[in-house]
Amino acid sequence: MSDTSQTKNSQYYIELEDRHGAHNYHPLPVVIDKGEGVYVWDVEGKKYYDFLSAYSAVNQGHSHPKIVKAMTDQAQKLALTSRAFYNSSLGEFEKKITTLFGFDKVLPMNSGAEAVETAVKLARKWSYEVKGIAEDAAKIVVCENNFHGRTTTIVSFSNDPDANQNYGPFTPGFVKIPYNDLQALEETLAKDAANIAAFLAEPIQGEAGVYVPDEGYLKGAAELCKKYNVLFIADEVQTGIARTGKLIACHHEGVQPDILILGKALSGGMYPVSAVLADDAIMNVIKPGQHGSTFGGNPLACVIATAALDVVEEEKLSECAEELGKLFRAEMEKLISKTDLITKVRGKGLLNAILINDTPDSATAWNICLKLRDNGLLAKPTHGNIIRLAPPLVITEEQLLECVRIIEETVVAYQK
Ligand code: IF1
Repeated sequence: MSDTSQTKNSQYYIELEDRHGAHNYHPLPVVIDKGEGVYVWDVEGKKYYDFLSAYSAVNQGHSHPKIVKAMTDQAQKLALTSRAFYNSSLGEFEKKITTLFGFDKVLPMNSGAEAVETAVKLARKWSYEVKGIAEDAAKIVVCENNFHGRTTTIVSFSNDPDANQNYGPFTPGFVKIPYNDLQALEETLAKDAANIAAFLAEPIQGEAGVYVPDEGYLKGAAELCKKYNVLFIADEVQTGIARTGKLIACHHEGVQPDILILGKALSGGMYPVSAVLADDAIMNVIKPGQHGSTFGGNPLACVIATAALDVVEEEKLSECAEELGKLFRAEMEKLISKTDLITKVRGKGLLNAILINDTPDSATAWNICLKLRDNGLLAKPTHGNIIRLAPPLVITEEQLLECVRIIEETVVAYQK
């Protein structure tokens, strides 16, 4: 049947993606056509609460009007110049983001992975040219069960076979230690600090299942890095931009990382914008022509990100995430007392997850997400039996409690 006569329903779009697109995802069977605030609508017009927020890229809510206006106005004026020339948006954005996050300089990129790669290069270059590590000998300490993106170098230090199987040969120079283990970090640094450039970690391990480290872990890690002259790199691509109840998750412990990586909600989900921030003593090791990107710091990205950060401040999204996150976890604790299907809730701010009482290879979490979808709430399991629950930070208390009710009704009604 020709496309023109075929009804363009969800099945049509699912089959189109299956036939013409690489099979590098296994999406929940729902076809989203529109988004506004905390809501998305499928092609049949069914409305859902979005409890994934594009993995915390849509903290400001879908198509936030202020960001959309900034984007459309700029798009009609100037989108891209390349960095071969100056432009009238980049400096203003650089001033805004460095002032807001408290660093001397920013290096703008596009995807989170590009920003992580940039941070790795920056730390290595600093370690050779400032710390004095012998060329090509620099090591970067990372945590087991990390997720920092999907480039060949980044997956080189993943321990998830789905992330790196048959993508070798891998980039050397990375040392894995257990997450949330200051003793392991100290032992590793004490043993070989002279050759260690940096410690790279997520303040909360998102993909691993929203693992919140013990209170004091981030502060302890930062202190150990200072003690051994090792850079502390915080990957806040997922935890940053108000998601955990502070502007960045490190601020819960008063930690200012040596290198800060941002992405996702830096643009409110409207455009790929990422950034690496550091002070002059680190950032100035990169000289003209030594790093860059065609789209990095383009006028459209800068204007969008500026508007996205304004929204975070004007709508007090950190405070919202902090307060509503506490309410959400308290409500989930009540639910846990009513069902044996959920064993735990964990998270910070509005980055939370529930643990389903079944094996990671069971389909229970997936099936519960299918029922949540039927009941008007979209979420997706991460690593088998863990369901991440992360709505846009613009959600109201009333909307959050309605979602709690949807989750409760779905879980209580669910039969394995
Ligand atoms: C996918 C996961 C989340 C990130 C952290 C860097 C990046 C990410 C802490 C890279 C990206 C995304 C990637 C996206 C799904 C999502 C994800 F499930 F893959 F692991 F959030 F947990 N650092 N995370 O979380 O940023 O290059 O993607 O812009 O690959 O499907 P990116």
